[in-house]
Amino acid sequence: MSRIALITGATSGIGRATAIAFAKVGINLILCGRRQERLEELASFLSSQVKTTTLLFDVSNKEAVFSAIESLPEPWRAIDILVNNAGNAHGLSSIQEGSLEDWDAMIDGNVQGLLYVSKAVITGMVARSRGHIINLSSVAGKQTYANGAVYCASKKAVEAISEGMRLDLTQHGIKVTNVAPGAVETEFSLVRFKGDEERAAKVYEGFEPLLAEDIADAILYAVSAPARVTIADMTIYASAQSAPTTIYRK
Ligand code: 8X3
Repeated sequence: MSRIALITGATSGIGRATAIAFAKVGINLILCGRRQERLEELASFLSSQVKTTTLLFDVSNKEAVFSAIESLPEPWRAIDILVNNAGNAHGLSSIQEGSLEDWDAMIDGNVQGLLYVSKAVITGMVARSRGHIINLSSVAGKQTYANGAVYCASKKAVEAISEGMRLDLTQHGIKVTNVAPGAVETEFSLVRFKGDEERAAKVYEGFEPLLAEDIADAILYAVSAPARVTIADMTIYASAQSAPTTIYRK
């Protein structure tokens, strides 16, 4: 079988766009997410191009992560590419007003979840002496902004984990790419603002935000580079954006 990628959060946004981009170049797909119907719809949509399989689990559920990934039959177990895409922002509040539930959801999903999935996949990559891990960080991991302390902290953790992974895994033939997108118009703001469509739409008003496909293109570039090349870090802003909260709107 040609290369196999496992993508978390594959049902929407950057995860879904990455799955579509990978399918175009013949990378077989293990699509992971929490929404069964969407997973199956995507798997069947892409199955004319590549082999697909789905795994239904929440990255923050440790047991579910390990039992899902360990349940993969051969030849799916030989994962070449892991895209740690699952993650979200919950709320945009000052540290004195932030909700503990939101904080737990961000630390559990963006940090613990990424670690659990990585642990479940890295063992096999080390044994095979090859692999490529793509971690979805954010410009929020480069620069903290007001009302975003915990989200930014979760993404700074991703930045540190990417660096640590690269230090530990390079000797095992495993590449690590950290991708930090700016404003991408996906369900991101809708989730952050708990379904408030008006507030979510305002985030992308007056400028052209990035598309999920733009980030997928960058990820595809990283996994298509020659064996001698590691794309270590990519920070990707919308053209109208120069810092996480500095956006030139018309
Ligand atoms: C998403 C980008 O700037 O809203 O991670 O934090 S930002």
